[in-house]
Amino acid sequence: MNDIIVDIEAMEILDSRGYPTVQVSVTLNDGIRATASVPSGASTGENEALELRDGDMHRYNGKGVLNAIANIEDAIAPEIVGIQAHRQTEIDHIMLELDATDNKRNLGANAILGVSMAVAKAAAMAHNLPLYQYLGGAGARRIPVPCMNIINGGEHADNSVDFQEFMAVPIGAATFREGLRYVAETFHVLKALLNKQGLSTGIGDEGGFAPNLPSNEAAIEIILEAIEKAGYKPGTDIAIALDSASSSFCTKGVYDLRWSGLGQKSTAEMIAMAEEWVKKYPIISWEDPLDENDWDGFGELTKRLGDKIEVVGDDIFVTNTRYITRGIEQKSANSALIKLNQIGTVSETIEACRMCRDAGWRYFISHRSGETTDTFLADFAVAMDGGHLKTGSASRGERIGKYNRLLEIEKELGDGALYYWK
Ligand code: 2PG
Ligand code: MG
Repeated sequence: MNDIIVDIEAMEILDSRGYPTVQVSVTLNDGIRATASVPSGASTGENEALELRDGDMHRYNGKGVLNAIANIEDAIAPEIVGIQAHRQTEIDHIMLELDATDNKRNLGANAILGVSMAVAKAAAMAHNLPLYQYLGGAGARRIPVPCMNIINGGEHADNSVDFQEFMAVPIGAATFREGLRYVAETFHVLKALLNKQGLSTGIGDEGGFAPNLPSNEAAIEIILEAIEKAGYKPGTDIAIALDSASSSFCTKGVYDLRWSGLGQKSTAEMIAMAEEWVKKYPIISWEDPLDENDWDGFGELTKRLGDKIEVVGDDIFVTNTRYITRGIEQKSANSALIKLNQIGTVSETIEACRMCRDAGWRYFISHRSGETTDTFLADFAVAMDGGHLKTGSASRGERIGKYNRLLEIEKELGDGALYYWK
């Protein structure tokens, strides 16, 4: 028999913010060895699966992951060794049973996900398939449109902008390669524009610029200027997507935007503002426009804007089919953000994508603000066939690695590759 797992090793490495994270290597009986590493978020949803941190203040300010590593080697490995790597669902299920909690707090979602991803990679290698084909089948050929986060704010940057992500989306390009060029060029023009205005061109966690701008709208306006100066038509070639990550500035139902000059807002006022901006700017997608607990607000906003833009739930759904089901039933959004480490296994993430697809929802495969150089996400996005991806800006190696991997996949697929937004 082939592809039998004979060894699982784990170690503590650093992520793109310099904090510890989990890396796992799985070895098979035919000598194949695959390694995967786990990302980590900053603006996390309350209901995300638990990322196990040691809490030992003598190491990395409590952020070490040695307990998660020990859980992999001492608890998970003995149960998984001996199973064939392609039995992904079974392996993930064994880890869920072993953990036996609703949010993976026993073993840690970082421990479980590291194994789950490394197992998938090993199985793909054992079957001589690129990861996107192993996970997505022979029909996997849609390269996602990159929503490139070129201005960072909120919890991803120490600037005056309180919306977290301002993304340029190359909807008018014919191929991924061309789309990537559109937005990378825009990124460079934006740098020159910021420079000219004496604004900082330092970058935030996801590689976008993090200038001190007078308002959130100023961020949209300077991006629109950059799009035009780069020679593209806003709304036709390149559109705008936002992730306001609204939970990060909402307390007890009040949205505090004083920092960027908008004052304090109620849900109704936030919705009115969103409607106004969608009229005024070429916005095609808006993630977390309201707080993660504001289900009624999400429903109302979707009622008003759902036929014009993609209303994307991230913190509200946390890649969990329990919350996505509720969202579909209550029409709380029309799209979901999908992050492997919010739920903690490859199989459950695939299930979340399937649920969105079946409901006619869009779904975005997304990185975390703390990433590693692992390019699993690029293959996963092609495999899941959703056509939408967030993986940061045209800078920082851990973001670029994913873009470059997509360029390779597109080249490999040749004329078979598809690229479109809708
Ligand atoms: C988000 C993500 C990724 P974080 O809110 O969508 O962009 O950020 O990983 O910090 O949760
Ligand atoms: Mg988000």
